[in-house]
Amino acid sequence: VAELNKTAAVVPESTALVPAPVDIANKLRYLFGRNGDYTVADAYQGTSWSVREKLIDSFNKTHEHWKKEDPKFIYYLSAEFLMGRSLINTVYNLGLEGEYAEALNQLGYEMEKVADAERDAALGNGGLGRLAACFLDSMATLDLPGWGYGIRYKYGMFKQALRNGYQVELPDIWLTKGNPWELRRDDVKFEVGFGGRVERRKQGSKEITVWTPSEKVIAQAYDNPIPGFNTPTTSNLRLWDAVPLTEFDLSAFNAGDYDRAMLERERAEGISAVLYPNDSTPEGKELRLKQQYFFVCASLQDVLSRFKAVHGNNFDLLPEKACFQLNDTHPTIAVAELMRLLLDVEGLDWDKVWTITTKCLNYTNHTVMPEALEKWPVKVMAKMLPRHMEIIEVINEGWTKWLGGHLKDLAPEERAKRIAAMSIIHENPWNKEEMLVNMAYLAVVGSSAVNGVAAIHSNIVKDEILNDFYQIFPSKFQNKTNGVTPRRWLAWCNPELASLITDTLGTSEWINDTEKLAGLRAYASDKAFQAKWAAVKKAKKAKLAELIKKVHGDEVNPNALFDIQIKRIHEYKRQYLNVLSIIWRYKQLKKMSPEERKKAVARVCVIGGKAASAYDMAKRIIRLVTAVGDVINKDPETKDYLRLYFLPDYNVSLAETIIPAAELSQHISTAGTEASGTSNMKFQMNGCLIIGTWDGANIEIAEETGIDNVFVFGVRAEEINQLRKERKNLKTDPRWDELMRDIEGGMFGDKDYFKPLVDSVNNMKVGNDWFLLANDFASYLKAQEDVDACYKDQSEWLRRSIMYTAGSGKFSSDRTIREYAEDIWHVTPSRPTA
Ligand code: B1H
Repeated sequence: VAELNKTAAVVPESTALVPAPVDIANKLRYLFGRNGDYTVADAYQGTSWSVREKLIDSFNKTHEHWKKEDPKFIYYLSAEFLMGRSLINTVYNLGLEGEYAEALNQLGYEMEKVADAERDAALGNGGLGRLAACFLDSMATLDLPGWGYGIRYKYGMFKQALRNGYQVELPDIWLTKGNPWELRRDDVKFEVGFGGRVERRKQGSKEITVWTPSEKVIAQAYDNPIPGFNTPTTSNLRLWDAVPLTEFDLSAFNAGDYDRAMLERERAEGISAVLYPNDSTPEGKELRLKQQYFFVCASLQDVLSRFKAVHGNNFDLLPEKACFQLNDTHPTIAVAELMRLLLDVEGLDWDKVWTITTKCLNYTNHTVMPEALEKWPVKVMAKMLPRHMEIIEVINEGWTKWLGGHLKDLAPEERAKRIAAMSIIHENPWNKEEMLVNMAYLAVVGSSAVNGVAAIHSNIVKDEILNDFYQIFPSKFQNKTNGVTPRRWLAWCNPELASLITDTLGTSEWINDTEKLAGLRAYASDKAFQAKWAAVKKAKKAKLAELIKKVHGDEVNPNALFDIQIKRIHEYKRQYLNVLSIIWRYKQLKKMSPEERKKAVARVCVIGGKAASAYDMAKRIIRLVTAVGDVINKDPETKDYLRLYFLPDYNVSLAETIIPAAELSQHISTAGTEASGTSNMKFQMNGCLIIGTWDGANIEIAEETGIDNVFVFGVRAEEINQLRKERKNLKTDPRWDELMRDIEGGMFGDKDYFKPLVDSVNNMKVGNDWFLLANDFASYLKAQEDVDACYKDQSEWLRRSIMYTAGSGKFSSDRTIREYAEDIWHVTPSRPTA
């Protein structure tokens, strides 16, 4: 054990002494080993390594404070954290933007260009991962003691490129140039085991259980400091990297074992190598379960070791000091792992451990898609995690027995049916030979609170997906409507709008208290204010136009309506419906005389999003977008009035450019399928009008914005089941039939490739239009006409735009996190002194 050198800590922090320009220049000099000739990418590195030190000063103070105070902590366990870039966010959250912009200017650089050299940290798929990132920002901003825990994937979300209009996937190599935003903790590592056998042994009068894994890896901690805004608090996201044991055990490295040791390394590193790119539908691969257990096991050991350092073995106190939020079912193995650690390692007895475990855990459901509810084959789990499988079996025995008692008044047959339906371990309905562990059921039984992510979604969770459980534990079920951080998604990505808001409200307090945005309502009809509002939007549209020019080489009309749909490509999100309406618009324009066309509202349509690599239908949808774009954008008759561009590699940074420029955004999922959506909130904050279905958070956004200000269309969630049954008898709209014939007939080429797309919604023998595009088609076109009419009245359009931002107060993740803190976590703020 190295002796601590306590004297170093009394030296003043260097960041307080060295002015930013000198510090950046020094960083450049010593990072790159030359004086001058730095690229913009170098300047990014130099700046970041300088900012990093200020961040770490704040991190250190916060954690010294929390160590002293020992408050209750919330641990947000998530397989995904979609952080995006850090430089701008860190500089702004720490209040250093003036200092660093000025320093860079002195050195001959521009902050915006330098920031643009940063690669996104894309350790997430989409909304679920980005929500986790917004939550960390809010937790720090609200001074809530809390950390995120996840995986440090070597390769994050793949990069998407287009080749001849088709998606191709490229690896996301994001760590090669080093990551200034992380801190490797060489003193924080834990063993994680897999496989092997479980035995009972006598220990005195007691029988103990010993799990001897056949395979072990080390989880190495990396800390990613998370700065709050307008507070001295900087919290932490701790990510685990998987490394082989042999690196720490050189004696195993004898000559004869060299190649085996290298294979070991690959096997270990494989665990944290790559993020599964399947938004919504989990991959049932063994490696995925390994990833889940890997980070949960390391995180729980880490929390328990800190707890024990302060409270010894007083584990009754654990629920008062630690609370875990399971971000979807992905970390649900935590139920069994916390049980195992307290039972087998700490030697507590079952009942006590069960009480502690259920008090500490809470579960958020994010999806209603039945295929997305994770179920692991008992066979797979028993082989990889034999002790956990045993524990889950015992939990399930206790649970079903308890249920039997609870349901004693039911007729025996009915009771047996109900118990079977709620058993954590059940048959695979598609393969009676196979038994499955239902992770959502395990999460519900093992948690204190279960929540959905928007009002309608939480009701669907209660009334449908987990209705049996809701009937048994009504008070466990809650709603926590999602939110997004107003820092990244308004103040930092749209500084022009932010200053207009601040000037108008006479304060910038809205950045911490978004309810204050309601003050903008008073200006919604004010012509002078509308003109300023419009000027900001115009400037942001010009930036997006520049980007389109860069990617596609085309100039677009800056006065056209910018109509955007950006999100993962999925049938339920219905990008296809959007394309159909664009084709319809194109055909109408073609029929018009040049004079008539001049009266039409010009539109620039942008679609962006990644398709999971194995999601065939989604890839065909992307190709349809690019194929339709190829025809429309070249047509000399219509190209002044309609464009369609697919923007490749949609990610957090691209969203930060697109969203402020959007005038209309599309959130058109089949009612009852999108749990919440969060980009809808980001668009709303930036004064972008919404065309959308009565689904997810759209509903609450419409309520806050004024329902008449939103272009709502389509059937309601309650009707869906019935309409699905009747879909084959639906008399489709003649315009729909025409479009189907057009695509099938090769109007956009690639006939054969598009055939399955047409069949999926139009041939009831092949596809069955599960997401009811045909049912919503006519009302969607009508809503689009309403959009055009409204856009022609610019003053009305601007009034609505202002009403969106004014109504977005509820959708700050600060509000969401406050609700979690009060209703579920019971954690309170603890702020270090500045
Ligand atoms: C959401 C996911 C998801 N729901 C499985 N479920 C994944 C499921 O890789 N996997 O296995 C990845 C992601 N993601 C999204 O969560 C919902 O679709 C959105 O509606 C919601 O806004 C978001 C945040 O709550």
